[in-house]
Amino acid sequence: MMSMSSARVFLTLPLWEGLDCFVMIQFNIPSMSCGHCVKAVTQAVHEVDSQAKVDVNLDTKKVDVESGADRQKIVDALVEAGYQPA
Ligand SMILES: [Cu+2]
Repeated sequence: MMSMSSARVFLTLPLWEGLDCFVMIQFNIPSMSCGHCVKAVTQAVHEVDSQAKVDVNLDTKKVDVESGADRQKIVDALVEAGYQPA
């Protein structure tokens, strides 16, 4: 609890506005095949981090996520949505 509230204060400090603390996280999700999958995957990531940038490439089955969220949390959300990263 304590670490969560201090993290929030940290992130809302004006000093940090404009600083890019997001990281690129790449996933390979072979089970994606159509626009519905793209939507479902994007939505799953956004449930973890509504600010995340999600870029899905159906040809390569790769998902690029730009987010400050924990990678494992995104993996969990993807698995829950039915998209197991390889
Ligand atoms: Cu699909």
